[in-house]
Parts: sequence; C-alpha cells; structure tokens
Amino acid sequence: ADAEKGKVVIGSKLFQESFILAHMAGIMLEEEGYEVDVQQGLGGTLINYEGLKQGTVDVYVEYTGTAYSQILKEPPLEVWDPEVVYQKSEEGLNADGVVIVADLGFEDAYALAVKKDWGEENNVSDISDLEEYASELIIGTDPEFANREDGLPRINELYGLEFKAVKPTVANIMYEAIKNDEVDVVSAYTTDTRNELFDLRILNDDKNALPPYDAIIVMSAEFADANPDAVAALEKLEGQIDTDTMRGLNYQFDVEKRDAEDIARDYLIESGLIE
Ligand code: PBE
Repeated sequence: ADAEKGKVVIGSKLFQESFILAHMAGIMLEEEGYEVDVQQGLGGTLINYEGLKQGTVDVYVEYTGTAYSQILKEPPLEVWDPEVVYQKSEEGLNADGVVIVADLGFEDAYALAVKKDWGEENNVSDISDLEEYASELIIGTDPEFANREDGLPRINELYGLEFKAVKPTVANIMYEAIKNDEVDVVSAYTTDTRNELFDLRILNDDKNALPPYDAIIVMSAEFADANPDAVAALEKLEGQIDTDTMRGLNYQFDVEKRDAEDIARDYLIESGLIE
C-alpha cells in the first residue's frame, strides 16, 4: 500500500453480511493505496456508530431504518417510504458529523419468521396472527432487536403481543435455535438464505411496524473531507449489490463456509470493480 494515503479503520457488526461488506470496502480502499484495518465483528450498531463519531472507526456499513430509528430516534411513520427514510437519515447523520458515501443497492430488513410447517398448521402468515399464540411462544432475537426502538418493543405494542420468553443472541445462533426448535419465532434478516434453507415463513408486517433497511456506506465527515480519494473509491460501490447478489454472498459464508474476505474479493473481481 501507498503509505502517503494513510490508514483507514473499517468497522462491522456481528453478522456475516456486515463482515463481507466491510471487506469489500476495505479492498476498494486498499486498491486506492490505503492501509486498511477491517475490524470484523467489532460490535453492534452503536459500537460502530460511536466509533465513527469518536474517530476510532472511519467507515462501516449501516442500514437506513437502523440509522433512522435506533441511532437518530426518529418517530415511526404511518407509511414507510424508503426515500423519506433515506433523506431523514441523511439529514440526521450529517448533523452528527457523518456522511453517506454510497447506497449499495439492496435492503436487509428485519422480519418475524416462524417454521413453515407451524405457520401452515396454525394459519399464521401475518404478525397479527401471532396474537392468540404469543403467550406460548419463545422468540429468539439478535442482540439488538429485543430492545430496539424499531424492534420487539414496537412490535409488542403495535400488535398487542406478549411472548412467553425472549432469547437474544447473535444472529448465527438465533438461526440455529429456530432450526433446532429451541425457539418458535425469530427476528430474521431478509437477505439470509437460512430463511429458505431452514424452512422458515416470513410473516407479513401487516401493521407496518418496521422501517425499510437499505444498506448504506457511512463515513465520518472529518475523514471524508481529508480523504476525497477514499470517498471516490467507495462511491464506485453505489448500486453495485442487489438483493439476490447479497443473498448469494451470504450463502457462500453460511453454507459454503467461505472466508468473508475471499467472498468480497471474488465478487469485486467478477463484477469488474477491481482486477
Ligand atoms: N438489519 C437487519 C439489522 C440486522 C439485520 C440489517 C436491519 C441491522 O444491522 O441494523
């Protein structure tokens, strides 16, 4: 790497997609001559975001609905327009010294999911349909969903649900738990192919509790101002990953057990973004 460009620290959250995308950003910056430090699995949303504000993290991949609800604490909307959520998120982040460098081109939303068989037997296809069963069901969540503004508290309030128990854990274990029938409902991620592989049924959010979650690359404004080349390098990822592509990359990690950096590099080569 070209020493003059300096160092860049890339944060990531605690799930495969975040690892892969952090490496993707890292490789683009390495190509540009930066010395790159990818912190794979650095922590949850607020660890990454605080790092960005304090300068210990320069870049990471966030999601619009998460910025809007969990970071900026904006109120829920009656109708969730992805454009509006993007605009409001951008304004709020900018005011906080953070810029959006690229919109990657896909959404990874939260969704409640149950086992397909159970859903069929009990006629449960909307979140509303859980009402008569919730008191007997255990919900497994990722580490954030159980307490997030845009997570279980809002779902419970809006749908009048009270689950028998809530078990938060990392996404990977959450998926294993529903596969093994240790939990009955999970806070699934819509780009995770285990939704199909483990025969899950995604429930329709019929009361619009959850916001849209478009994947965006965020950077500290201070770092962006000092490093226009880094901004330009990451802007090349704008619109480069659609939902099916992201699912395929996650599949390579979860099922084919490939290394996140290899997955990222191969994708960038295949799509002509690097040589
Ligand atoms: N999500 C869904 C969460 C995790 C899965 C991508 C919106 C987030 O990181 O905010």
